Amino acid sequence: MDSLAAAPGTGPATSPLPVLRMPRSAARFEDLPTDRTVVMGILNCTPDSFSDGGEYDSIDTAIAHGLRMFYAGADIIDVGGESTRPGALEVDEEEEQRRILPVIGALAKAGALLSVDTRHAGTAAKALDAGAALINDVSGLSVEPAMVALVAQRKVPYVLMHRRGSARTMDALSTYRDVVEDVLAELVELRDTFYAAGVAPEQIIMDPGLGFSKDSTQNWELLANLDRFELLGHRVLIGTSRKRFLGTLLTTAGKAAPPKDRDSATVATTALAAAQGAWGVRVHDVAANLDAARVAARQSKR
Ligand code: PMM
Repeated sequence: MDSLAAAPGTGPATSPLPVLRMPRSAARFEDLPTDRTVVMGILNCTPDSFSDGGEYDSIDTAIAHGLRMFYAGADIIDVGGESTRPGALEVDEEEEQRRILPVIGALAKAGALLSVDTRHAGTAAKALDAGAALINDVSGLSVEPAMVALVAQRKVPYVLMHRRGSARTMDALSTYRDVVEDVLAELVELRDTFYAAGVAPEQIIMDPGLGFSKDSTQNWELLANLDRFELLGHRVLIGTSRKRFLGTLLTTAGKAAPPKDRDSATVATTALAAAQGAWGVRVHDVAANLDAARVAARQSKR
């Protein structure tokens, strides 16, 4: 007899079923590691994102890439169906859902913890139903009232990211008196809208929104002052991965480094953010950034 099968009438088998894989990602938000910065892998199911647009725009290639990140150790996989790059065209909700819901369903089944990167409450609700555990909303100051109600009702973690304007208008809205003070104040005001609707403080994950209505200098200033955001008492998430300000920094012979040549610099920013106590980083290259988070955990007083 197969030693893994129970003999008839003898109750449960003494040996457990074989474990084909041991998920490294926690399936529940509550089980995420707390001894290091959490790594959120980026899965853009879009034809037009700035660094990986078009690479994962079929459902199969998106699921395969999600699984690759999962096996590389991603704690969370952030699935989005609308590009947020400056000037990007808006996608209607039906198309957004067509792109992401099957991907979320398949990756949830594989045991991954998923967030949905969306500005739309309707899409967020369906993504939660399909297996997503948290909402990552880049709409910033123009959040949909229905999103506030959804977060209150479903009691899920919610990434509240700072952005002024839309993908089309945000680049022209980067005038600040003091970028750290102003972003903090605007995030707090927005957060209070969520509180007023009954959202609990521990649901809120704050993100200063690097590259969203901020120029390079402002991004660096925010990155250097993450501790100010930590003081608000919420988890802090940061997204630097392959962003334009890194390309500008790495300019060679007058040419900014292309997105795919920005991964090493991204890893360096992860180490810096993690050492400042960031709860999470949103990245393309999961394995390298996970290493950086582990290194930083040995240095910081988390
Ligand atoms: N950046 C992008 C998209 N979503 N979400 C959060 N919370 N923070 C970010 O900084 C952020 C985001 C744009 O980058 P991509 O096009 O590489 O996804």
